[in-house]
Amino acid sequence: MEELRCINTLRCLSIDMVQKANSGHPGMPLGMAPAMHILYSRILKFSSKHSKWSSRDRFVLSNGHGCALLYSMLHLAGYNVSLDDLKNFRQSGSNTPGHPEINITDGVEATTGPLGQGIANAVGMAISQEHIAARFNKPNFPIADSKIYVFCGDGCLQEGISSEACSLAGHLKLKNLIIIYDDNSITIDGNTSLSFSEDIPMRFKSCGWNTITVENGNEDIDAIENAIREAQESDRPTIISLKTYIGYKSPFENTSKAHGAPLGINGVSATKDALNMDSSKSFEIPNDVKEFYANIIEKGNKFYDDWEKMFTEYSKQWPNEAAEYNRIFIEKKLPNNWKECLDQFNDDNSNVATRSISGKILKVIADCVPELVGGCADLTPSCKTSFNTVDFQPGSYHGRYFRFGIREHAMIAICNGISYYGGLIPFSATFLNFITYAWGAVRVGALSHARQIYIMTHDSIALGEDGPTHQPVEVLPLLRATPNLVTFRPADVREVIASYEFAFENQTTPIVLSLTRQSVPSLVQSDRYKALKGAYILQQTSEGLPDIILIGSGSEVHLLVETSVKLEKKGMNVRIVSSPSLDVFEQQSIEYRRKILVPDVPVVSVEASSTFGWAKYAHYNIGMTTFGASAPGSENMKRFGFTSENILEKII
Ligand SMILES: Cc1ncc(C[n+]2csc(CCOP(=O)(O)OP(=O)(O)O)c2C)c(N)n1
Ligand SMILES: [Mg+2]
Repeated sequence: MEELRCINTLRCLSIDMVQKANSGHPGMPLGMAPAMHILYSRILKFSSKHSKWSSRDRFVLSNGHGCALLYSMLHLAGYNVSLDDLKNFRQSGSNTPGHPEINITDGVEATTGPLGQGIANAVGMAISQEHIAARFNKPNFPIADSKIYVFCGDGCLQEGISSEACSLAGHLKLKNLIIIYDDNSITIDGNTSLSFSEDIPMRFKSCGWNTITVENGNEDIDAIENAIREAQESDRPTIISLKTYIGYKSPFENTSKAHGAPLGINGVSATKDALNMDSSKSFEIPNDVKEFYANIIEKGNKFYDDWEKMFTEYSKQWPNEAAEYNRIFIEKKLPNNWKECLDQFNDDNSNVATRSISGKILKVIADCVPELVGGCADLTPSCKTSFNTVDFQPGSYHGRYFRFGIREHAMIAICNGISYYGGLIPFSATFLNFITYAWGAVRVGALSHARQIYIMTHDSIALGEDGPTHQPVEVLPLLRATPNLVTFRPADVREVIASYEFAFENQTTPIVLSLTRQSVPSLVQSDRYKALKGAYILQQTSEGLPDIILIGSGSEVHLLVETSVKLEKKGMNVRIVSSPSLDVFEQQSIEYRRKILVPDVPVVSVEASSTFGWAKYAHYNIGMTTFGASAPGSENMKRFGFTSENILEKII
């Protein structure tokens, strides 16, 4: 039977890859090859020739360790993944890395491997799908009608993020989301009975999901297809529990030994024999299998051609909508007037919290950038993230505001998924301290170049009474240490505007806005344009080489100004450098950086956060070396040394 040979080819390619790399995971591919084959050959709407086609179905491999199977499938399905690429699995510079990375491999839709992330990404994609459909679909023109398919394993469902994400997906009735769960009862330590006793269908039912079980996922391909077809008709998200054997037909079948180590030369050939495949050959793709998939590839390209025809018609009848769709998905350009909206923002000089300024700017930008969507983990009034729209809820999928609930990890991974899907610009919000609750998603988003704007408020001990449980101390250094993640900690209104400008113009870097709970004075000499350099000279008491440079960010910059007045009285020439973003400052030329922080001039840094990392810029660092405390914010600032008197004392 031809299809069985297709499935077994996927199995053999996968175990050959792992064997050649001498590393990787053969177990999952052996069990899930039938589901993968059925998905790509009978279900998925894709065109490998146009792999970024906006209306394609999305497939997310949440159990990313099984990626040998995905890469084999992508090769057979005509993506830009060659047989040589399969042979280079996990090797330096290859496009077939050890776990899937969206920006490396054609056809990979999400960076996965940290278990559970993919499920939450897929929830984000399903949200995007519904939102785009609500905005752009017209009678007879289902411009956006894709479905989101996910493979996950026991590990993904054990991870808390899957509970957060699936709880929200059920609430939102995301009917286009279909999870195929590799229900093999095995993880690395052994049988799932060691630590996992819950009834998965019951858990999902209680969250409002449709559940289906397929008893023989190893062999019963029609049952797999029927389950997916049934799921497609559901008015709710679906999880299909697919009973499989990890390491099917290998010497380690149904044991954890099959999970994550090569089968060995003998194991590979025994498996191929058991599958009735030619064990004398490696990386073999029989001709009938090639032909079978050639037809599938053709069918896929036709999906795209049909959609293109429909879109051409749509463009005639709905020219404005079509132009808008093209703008956000193809041109990826902000509306022409978006900068004007930002320019119109009234940068008055009052004493105000940077979170409040952020809230006002967000409202202004949201009005002219309709692809901006986002929400907050149940802190909307505190983070000031509401804007002129309705909530995204069942029945109002055109709404642009998400009520994520208190689910930080899912929130950020969902926004990564929205970013992967394309077309929309997602933001997420909570207190800065709670970004580390979601750290798994933050770092994978940075790695994946997934655009996301983090609106993180209450950014220091100055938040006050809520105490050290809520006061970030170590978070800024962590953010700054993370590659491809840019943090802005603006000092006043002009710097907040600069932060937003940077965030919206940057398509491939997630941006964290670190904002104050408390009011801060507007700085007379702050500069929106200079702030875009990351750090700049805010002021200097007189011409020439300064005697001392004071550098700081956010709510501490005004303290530097106060200190400078006192130092000037003592006859010192003081330069103040405001550094809203050390990450962006790092990107400037060495000449610029030396112009700002002149070598051989003493530099003192002041920031109400851990001093970790500041030694790179300053000779003496004033910051936090302990956790904060529960007390009014202004008292905390005094107690921990953030006053001009203390700074002065330290300097002199
Ligand atoms: C967040 C996270 N923790 C731990 C791991 C390491 N890890 C990779 S696979 C795995 C076991 C997964 O079990 P399951 O999902 O059932 O996969 P199967 O063995 O069935 O293929 C673990 C612990 C990981 N990849 N991500
Ligand atoms: Mg398992």
